[in-house]
Amino acid sequence: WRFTHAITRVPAESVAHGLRAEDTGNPDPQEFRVQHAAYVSALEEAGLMVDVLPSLEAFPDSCFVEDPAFCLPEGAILLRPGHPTRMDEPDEIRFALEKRFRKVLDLPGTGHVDGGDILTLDDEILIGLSARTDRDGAEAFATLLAEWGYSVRIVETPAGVLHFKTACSTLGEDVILATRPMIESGLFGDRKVVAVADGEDYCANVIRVNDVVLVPEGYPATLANIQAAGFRTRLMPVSEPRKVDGGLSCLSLRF
Ligand code: CIR
Repeated sequence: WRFTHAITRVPAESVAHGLRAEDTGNPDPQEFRVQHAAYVSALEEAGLMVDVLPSLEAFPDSCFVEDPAFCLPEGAILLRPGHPTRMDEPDEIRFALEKRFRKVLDLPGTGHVDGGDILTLDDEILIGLSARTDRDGAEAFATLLAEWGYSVRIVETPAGVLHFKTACSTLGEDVILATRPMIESGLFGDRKVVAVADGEDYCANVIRVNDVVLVPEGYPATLANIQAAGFRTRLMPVSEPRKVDGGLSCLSLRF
């Protein structure tokens, strides 16, 4: 959660037709871009140098750059997203990663992994199997990271959520934020976990960026829990990404 750089992508007009599990209306591309600009500013104010890539009309969900790639200090890995309309997104971000990383690898094999299913903790990396991430992909990813000295645990994503990180986040300093079903699943062992308040599940997706935690606005009880655990917070407007199941982590690659 200590970062110097981020990569983001401006939302396309076509984001109005982005993927979603439940239809609550199309996001407004113009308002989405206003919220995206606020997000970029917040990352910059947290101390990051942010590369803002141009929009891609052919890929409605391409502003969610977290899903086609994964970054570590050792290098970047181009993943293979599990939804057919997103499978070619890694090629579109390859060049931007090659500018920032000496080593850019492709996920070996033919399995699928979405970056939204990868949770980086202080001492291990969890990868959640989901409708987007399959066992072949998760195992190839785990093997690759083991070669870099990381321990990776393959776990189940709770039913009914899109990505593993839709239901939990790293707050930093060995603390996790998670929904109650996720806490009760026992996945996190005896780590310290801050609970997402009942009825505020969307607020499980936050990002710790250096000294601040970016939190979606509109979830006061969870915000209070995060602050009570000692974290400095900044509220972010997210009404538009939310309409297409996007959260704060999905909108950037941080490294
Ligand atoms: C999708 O369904 O792929 C997009 N509409 C939302 C992606 C959100 N990404 C994430 O949680 N990492």
